[in-house]
Amino acid sequence: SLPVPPMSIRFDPAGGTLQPEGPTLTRRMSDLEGLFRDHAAWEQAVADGDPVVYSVVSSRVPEVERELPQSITTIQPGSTAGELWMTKGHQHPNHQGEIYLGISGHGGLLMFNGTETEWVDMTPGTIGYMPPGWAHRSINVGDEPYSFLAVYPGGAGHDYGWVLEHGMGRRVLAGETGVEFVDYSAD
Ligand code: S6P
Ligand code: ZN
Repeated sequence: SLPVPPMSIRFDPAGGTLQPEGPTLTRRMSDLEGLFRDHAAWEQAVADGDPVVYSVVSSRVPEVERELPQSITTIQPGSTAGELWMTKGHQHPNHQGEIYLGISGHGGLLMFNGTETEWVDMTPGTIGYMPPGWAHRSINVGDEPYSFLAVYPGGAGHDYGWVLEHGMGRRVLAGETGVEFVDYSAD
């Protein structure tokens, strides 16, 4: 990837795009295999039109050592068998920190270091900090799309297998009066 010059990057909330734009990623329900507690409900959702769960638009800053890439993730509102729609979640293989900034909607940042879990409620203006070694997953807990900016070290990488193997400590469900948490050990 080519180095980029100093620049200004604009986010267009209506179109969900960055200018100048970089790579865009779309995650459908079928991309979230093995992550929802209720496997049959997940299969049914894939069969029922395989909805887009979230998308990630990135700037042109490359994911390489010493660079500082950014991206904006938008998670659609929804739940599958009561489990709120979420990102896959990952660990940074080289244990590097990261920040998120809430842009619109209402979400949460679930972090897990293999032993403890932490939850940061995310509204527009909230900065969530992920220390090195904490796997992270984002969840839409509201009824409109939830968007946040991520800024992370270019060499951080994404280990998705870690979350498949270790889980995220807790699951986030839509309860009668708000968000409810259950331990992965209850699966
Ligand atoms: C990258 C950063 C985010 C996520 C994005 C999608 O370090 O944490 O840009 O990649 O929110 O989540 P996931 O778990 O599918 O990569
Ligand atoms: Zn990350």
